[in-house]
Amino acid sequence: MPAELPEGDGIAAEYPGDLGIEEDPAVVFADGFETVKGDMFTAGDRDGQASEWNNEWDRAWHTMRIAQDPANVHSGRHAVEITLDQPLSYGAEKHFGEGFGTLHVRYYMKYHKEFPGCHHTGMCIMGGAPGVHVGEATGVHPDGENHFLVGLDTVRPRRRSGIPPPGKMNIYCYHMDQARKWGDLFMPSGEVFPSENAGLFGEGFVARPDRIADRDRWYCYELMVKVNTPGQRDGRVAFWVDGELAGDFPNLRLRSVEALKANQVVLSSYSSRRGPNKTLWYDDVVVATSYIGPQRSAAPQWGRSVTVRFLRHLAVESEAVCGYWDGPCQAGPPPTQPARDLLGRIPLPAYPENLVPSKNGGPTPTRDLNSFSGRGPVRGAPVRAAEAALAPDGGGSTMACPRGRREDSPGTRRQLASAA
Ligand SMILES: [Ca+2]
Repeated sequence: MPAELPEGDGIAAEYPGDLGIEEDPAVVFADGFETVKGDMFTAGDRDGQASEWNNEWDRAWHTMRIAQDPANVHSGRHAVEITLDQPLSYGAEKHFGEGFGTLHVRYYMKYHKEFPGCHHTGMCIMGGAPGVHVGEATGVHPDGENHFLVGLDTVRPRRRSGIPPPGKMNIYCYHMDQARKWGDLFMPSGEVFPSENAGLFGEGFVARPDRIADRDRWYCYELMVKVNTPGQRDGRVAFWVDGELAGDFPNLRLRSVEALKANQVVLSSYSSRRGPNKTLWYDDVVVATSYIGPQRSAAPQWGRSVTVRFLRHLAVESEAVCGYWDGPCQAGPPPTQPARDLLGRIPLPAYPENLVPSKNGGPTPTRDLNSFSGRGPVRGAPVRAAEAALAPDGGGSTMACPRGRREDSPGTRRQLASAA
């Protein structure tokens, strides 16, 4: 029998709002699209367009817009918006060199409230030999050495099928034993299309109900691919919806050679025909070598690891790292407000000898709010600012004002006025 898979909370539970999650040892990539410059992904290839590249991905194609309307953003200020207004694929790839034996991608996705369904929506994990990307894999039967491709997808419902849009969720899988040149469709119930591959998942298979996403609602999706040992049928694909295991497909052969591993993640949607309302949104992508789980938006406990990304955002978005914190000792926002939304409200005095740039360009990473170790006279002050902003009851009223400054000092009032 295949090993039991986790459900519910995973890595993300330790990083509320995904803040700092990229520093987790199991995480290899995280992008909430907050750092994209401008309102659209640069299309093309990062290597060939380094000077104009504006996002964290390696390739992108067609129109990947940045949504900033809070109604269409899951967390932070940005999400990716794709409108399938042409019969095209729209998407982006992230590459991971040699790759991994097991890889998870977790993302949030929402369909337009009238989304009619289309050919492919979702994300993929792929293994590609050097130079093989999703475009080269499509319609090509895997030989064990060239590629595998696993998409968490939704099948557009046929007319008169009685199935509501956007249709049933499925896995679209290019694997060594697929029946035809196109990938097989795996349904959580165990059905496989085309039907030549019925029984593919072996005796350990556990059937689960088919799922149809509600439109106009964010879901947390997670896809896992575990490659097989060459020569054995121990490959496995699984997916989760809002932390619940929703499909589990063991007994697979994805490769015949050790060198082929999960080395690419693809965010992509494709429509083969025009039609209205074919818009969907993505946010909060995390890629890791183990189960990630849903994002926690609840405020962290005192001392939890939330500062790294928060401080990086202070640096990146405000162009001024908090050199010290000069108040305000006032109540913070309601707990449902993601911390990143608060950046614009926190007065930021001028830069900053007390933070050392990290390899990622942000301040020195720290894991613990209580052990932040910046240099300078008021170390830890930005941490208290973050803490106040994140506290469940907006507990800024207990925050100390460093340097003995009074909370109602003229400087503080000026900063508050200018930040309001
Ligand atoms: Ca975001």
